[in-house]
Amino acid sequence: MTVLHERPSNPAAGDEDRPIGYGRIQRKEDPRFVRGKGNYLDDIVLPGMLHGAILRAPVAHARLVSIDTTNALAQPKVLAVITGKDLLGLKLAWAPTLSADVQAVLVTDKVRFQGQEVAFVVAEDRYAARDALELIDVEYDVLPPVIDARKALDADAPVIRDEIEGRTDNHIFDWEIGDKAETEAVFASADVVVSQEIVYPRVHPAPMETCGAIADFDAVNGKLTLYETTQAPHAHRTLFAIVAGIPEHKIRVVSPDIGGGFGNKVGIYPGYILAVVGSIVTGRPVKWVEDRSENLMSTSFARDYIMQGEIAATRDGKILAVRTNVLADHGAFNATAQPTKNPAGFFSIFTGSYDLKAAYCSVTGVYTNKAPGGVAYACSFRVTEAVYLVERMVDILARKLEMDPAELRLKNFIRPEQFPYANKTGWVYDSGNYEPAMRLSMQLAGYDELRREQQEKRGRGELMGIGVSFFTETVGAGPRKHFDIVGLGMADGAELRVHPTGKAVVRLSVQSQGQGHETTFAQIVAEELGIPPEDIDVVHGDTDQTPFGLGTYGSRSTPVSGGAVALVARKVRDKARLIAAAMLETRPEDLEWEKGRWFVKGDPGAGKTISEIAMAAHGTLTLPEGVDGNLDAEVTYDPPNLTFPFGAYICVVDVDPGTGHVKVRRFIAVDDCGTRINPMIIEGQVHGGLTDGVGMALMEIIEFDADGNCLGGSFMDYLIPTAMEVPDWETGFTVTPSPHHPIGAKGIGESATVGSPPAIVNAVVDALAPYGVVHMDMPCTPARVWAAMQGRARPP
Ligand code: MCN
Ligand code: CUM
Repeated sequence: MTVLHERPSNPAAGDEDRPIGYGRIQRKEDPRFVRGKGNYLDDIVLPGMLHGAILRAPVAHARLVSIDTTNALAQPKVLAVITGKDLLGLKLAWAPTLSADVQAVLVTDKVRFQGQEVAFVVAEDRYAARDALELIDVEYDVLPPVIDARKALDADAPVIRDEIEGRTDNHIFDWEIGDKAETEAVFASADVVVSQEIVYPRVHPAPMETCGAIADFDAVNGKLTLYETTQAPHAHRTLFAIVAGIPEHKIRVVSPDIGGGFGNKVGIYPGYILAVVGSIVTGRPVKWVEDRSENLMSTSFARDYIMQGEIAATRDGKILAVRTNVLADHGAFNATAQPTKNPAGFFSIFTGSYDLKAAYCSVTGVYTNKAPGGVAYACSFRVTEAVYLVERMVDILARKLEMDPAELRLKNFIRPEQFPYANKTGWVYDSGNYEPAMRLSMQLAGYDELRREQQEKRGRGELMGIGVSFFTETVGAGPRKHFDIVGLGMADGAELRVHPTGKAVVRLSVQSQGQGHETTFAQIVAEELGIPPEDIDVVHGDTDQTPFGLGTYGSRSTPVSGGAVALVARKVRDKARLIAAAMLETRPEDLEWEKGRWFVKGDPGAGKTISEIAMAAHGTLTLPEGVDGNLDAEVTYDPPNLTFPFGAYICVVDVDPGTGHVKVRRFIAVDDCGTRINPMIIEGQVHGGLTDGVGMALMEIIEFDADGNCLGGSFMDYLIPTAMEVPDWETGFTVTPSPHHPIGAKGIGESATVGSPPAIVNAVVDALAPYGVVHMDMPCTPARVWAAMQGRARPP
């Protein structure tokens, strides 16, 4: 069922007080954040703590000839200088990546990207550590780099990974999905075929807080405590146990308050491992925190997909098939974070929101002399690239057919009765009702009126563009049988304890980076148990205190841990029923549940609240057989499928014909994430994601010059949007619950980042239609827009 709402918060009569969905429950974590009482990694100071700094390579590709650390070591405050050679002795020079490759922790043989880690200094303070970097003498033998992914497979391309025996090229993988022959047949018989090369450039998540770690190795007890900016503490602990050989029960990973992750904090970076080595070597805690340039130049980038898109349709606008061939630039090591069996992430959802006859894609991954990582940045594992591809292609088709792009989409949507919908690349979309969302966004935008205004303005030579996009995401990995990260299945745990006085604590295996989990997970328990959200504490981010699970990314917290929390609360409720029956001297079957209490059917006066039951559970009451003396429970939830949120976005831009400057005048976003837990937090997630979209569509890019110098290594060059560049967002929503999720909720954390770039670029291209522009690549900077107006692909 789809419920339409025009306003983000529109309580139905009587629902205002419900813990989820309607009331505007304030974020529980905000009092500490707004008063400066957050506890971020750099706030943590341990007794005797030392500081580490990393020497980084100034060039992109070079053989390491020699390193002389004598002068650095002679500095009075320097305790250790660690090089690749030292790590070779410890068997830690190379660490496994999340993609079955290895990555150098410190360079031993060859530098493979600018900014790569070459040596690690440990000193009494951060300044001494940084100063000592300049005293390390390194001799490099510079090699020609591979920068353009299109040339990475050329016969004469330098081989980047020549440490792997027998390797003679820069090829990483080929992967394909869909029915190639069937797709070819559909294309061959189609009335209309359009094709376009579409580049999703390299961008960076650039969270407000950069990455860092504090390692505290206790040599006496053999226990390693590792404070880390991580989105996945449990997975990191297991990987550290495997890589460093420290027994897993002797490792505690703590992810404190995190100042934004956006995917940047999923992987394990050399700096984290170096902090551990530094602590083992010196016997003292070692803190390492990177600066902004280190973050932009060496940690997980996103995208870098060169996509050949093709779409086949009938003359009257029935879309038949989509086909694409992708060249994926993975940088110097294949360290992308994604479920292991999915080398191109969830890109295979490029079939979009349309009912197709056939689809096929092939992806080739290559090494280049650039920073490794990949996938990060609110991407739902490459759904960003997939949605951009199909939504640009649909617009290009609309232009070719001279159809309105909104009408073309409406004509091709998967229909509500087709759900659950099996697409042509193996996904089963759980639920959807696309047309009402599209119509609502058009209504909120005043679409027809906007088109009239555009016509009028074109007559006067003014450039106004209207861009539409419609997306379906696939978020919430597991189930564990299909999705794992290096063998760890993607399920999540939850533990709930109700104390004798009826206050509760719920422990999660996911970790918030700003998404408000301390609020929303308390709301889920409140909804299920009737305990007020303020009486429920949410514990996360500490492997010693929380159940195993795979962490927060791919907007999986609500779909997976949200399910776990609902189920653990129900388990407590079922147990409470048994105890209430004993208290009321009746049979459990004779009890009915209502707003936090069990009462006798037909006798509402005879009942027990959860707090009364909790006290009795811990008291002297003789408990029924098999019932432990507490009101606690735990579960591990393995979701049966992913969830498929969707949305309809409309963007209005004005382009200055004199300068090529693009102004986003309006942006209308209608999202459907199923059952909504906290409307205010959802709105915040959407606002943030839309802002990301403006950044990527108009400003952000990590480029490299021919020598491999990173041109986006500071905020002077890597432009991110501020309040000045974004409009007042106009949001609306529909509600189409997930049929398999315990409370019907789908993820929302990445929807707007996924859905907004195509809407903005479609709007820019629409504005430039009078110049015959059919496509332009992001970011639509003034120089690029100007070049497009002159009929050129790039600025001179
Ligand atoms: N929510 C809700 N109702 C729903 C769905 C979600 O109220 N139907 C709430 C959730 O309870 C949660 C928030 O919205 O508080 C986001 O939930 P979800 O979509 O499950 O996403 P995650 O919590 O798993 O967060 C991860 C997602 C990702 S992958 C990136 S990238 C991103 C994003 O979240 N990084 C963020 N949003 C971010 N927001 C902030 N402030 N900081 C980041 O680093
Ligand atoms: Cu891919 S960015 Mo989020 O999934 O952490």
